Formats: sequence, C-alpha cells, structure tokens
Amino acid sequence: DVKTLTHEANTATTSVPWFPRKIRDLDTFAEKVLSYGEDLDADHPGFTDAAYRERRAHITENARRYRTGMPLPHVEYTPEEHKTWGMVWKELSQLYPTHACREYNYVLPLLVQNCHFGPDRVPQIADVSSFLRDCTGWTLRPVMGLLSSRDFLNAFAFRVFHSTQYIRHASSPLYTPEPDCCHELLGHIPLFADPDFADFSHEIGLASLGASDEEIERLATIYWFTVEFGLCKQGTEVRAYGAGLLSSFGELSYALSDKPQRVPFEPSKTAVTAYPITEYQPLYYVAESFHHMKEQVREYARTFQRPFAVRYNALSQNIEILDNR
Ligand code: TIH
Ligand code: FE2
Repeated sequence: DVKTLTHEANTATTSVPWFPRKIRDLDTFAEKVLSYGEDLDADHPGFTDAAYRERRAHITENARRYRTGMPLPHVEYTPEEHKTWGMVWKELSQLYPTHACREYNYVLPLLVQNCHFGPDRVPQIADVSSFLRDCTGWTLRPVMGLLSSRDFLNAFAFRVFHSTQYIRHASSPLYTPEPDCCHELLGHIPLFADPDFADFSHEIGLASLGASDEEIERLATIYWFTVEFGLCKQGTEVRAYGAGLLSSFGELSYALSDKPQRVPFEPSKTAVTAYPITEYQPLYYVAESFHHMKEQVREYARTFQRPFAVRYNALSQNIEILDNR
C-alpha cells in the first residue's frame, strides 16, 4: 500500500517540534517575549513617553516572575489609568447592543455582576480568571508582551490565555495596534465564557501542538481572522465577535459599515490571507457559528503533518498522545 509507505517515510524523516505536555511547561514562555512594541510606528504615543514606558515595565515585571500555581498579580491602577479604561468602556458599551454578537451581550452583564466590570475601574485578571474557570475551564496568565504564535497558541491547548495587564496610552483610547488590558478584558474575556467559543479556541490550540512552522503560520492567520477580527452571522445580521473589534471603538463601527470587504470564513483560504497589523483590516471573514467553526478547523487540521493525535486531560492538565490520528 503506497499510502502507508509514504506515511511511514514521512514520520521517519520529519521531526515534530517540541510542545508543552503539562501545564507547568508554559512557565518556559515567561521570558520569551518577541516584541515589546518595537515594531510599532515610531509615532505610537506610548513609545516616546518615558513615564508610560516605566509604568509598563513595572507592570510587566509581575508577568516575568509569574509561575503556574501562583496567585495572579494584582495591579494597583492609577486614577489616570482608571480614567482611560472608563473612556473606553463608555464609548464601547454604547456600540455593543448593535454591533457585538449575542453571546458577547449575554456574558458582559455577568462580568459586571461577578468581576467588577463597569466604567469606574479596571477589572483585575484574578477575578476574571476564576470567573472563566467556572464557566468553561479557561484561565489567564499574565504576559509581558507578544509571545511567538507557537507559544501563544500552544497555551490554548491547556485552555490558557496570556493576558497583558498594562493599559493603552491615555492619548489613544479608541484604537491601538497592540494588546493592552482594555483589549484583553473587553475584547477577549467575555467570549471565553461561551462554551462553543471556548471549544473553538481550544481546537486551534490542540492543532498547534507539534505543528510545523508553516502550519503555525496558517493557524496564526486563522486566529487573526477569527479570535481577533472575526464577524459572524446572527440571523439576518452580521455581528462582531473578534477581540480586536470589540476593544476598538473606531474599528468596531468601521467593520460593520459598507467600507470593508466581508467574505465567508473558509479555513484553507483564510489561513493564507495577508493582513495589516497597525491599521484597520480591509477584509473580514464571516463565520456561520462558533460550533461550525470548530468543526471546520478540526477538519482543516487533519491536513497537518503531525503523525499522532492529541487530547487534553483537564484533570491532570496534561496533553495525552494518541497513536492514531
Ligand atoms: N486594535 C485593538 C484595540 O484598539 O483595542 C487592539 C488589538 C487588536 C489585535 C491585536 S491588538
Ligand atoms: Fe488579542
């Protein structure tokens, strides 16, 4: 059987890249931050403001020292930081009823009740992480800046999301090209409490374990067009579920206007689409539902070269390797 021979030849010659097998393995990512914003435009307000940079360095120091099992760092935000959060909250919460997906609008009031979300103060990731654990088993870890796509997505296999804790510069409340706590808390957090979205994201994480560099690149692109900038059908309407939209007042209304292009989500196409990082997206992919997306990504990942299947054991927090694919 030629197929079997080819398959065996492949597994003999391709080495599978290292991947975390237990949740403590994620501790090795702590110091490996790729970019600390150096590749942002030189006129990004945060990078010419020395006091702002110093404040960020102070907050990210917590993330550098964090290890599995420690309590999540509590940040004492300044009045100015609370004010920036308040501005972002006030603007965005007016758009959510008409622009955010149903699942998002279901969870946000629960975060108000359980995690002190609201206009007055920046929520703490410790509160948010235990809320998510109760909903879907997702938890948070603090991170200093951008991780490699491989490390960031590998953590998803453990239902772990790396979250920044510093806040955007006060002069750019309505759009920033890099993640900050407004982006994490208003963009990402609510949907990790939704069971189907939680499973979809987990699926990307499992696919990323031991994937080749090209496969990681493709998964990261799928991640970009879904978790970060995804739109979804909702009855006869299109709504936003991507975190980059839900945390940006400017881009959220732009994404649903007649300006950008919108096409159906299709993993094999989406995975190889180019995109800009520091400006609004010219193109968005529209999904049918989180459940359907999960099936689509699972199907797509079957084309990957890894010669075994993986499963996450939530009790031991270990990855189990299964011989068959
Ligand atoms: N543009 C988003 C915002 O202004 O909140 C932040 C990011 C989206 C994607 C990566 S960072
Ligand atoms: Fe993000």
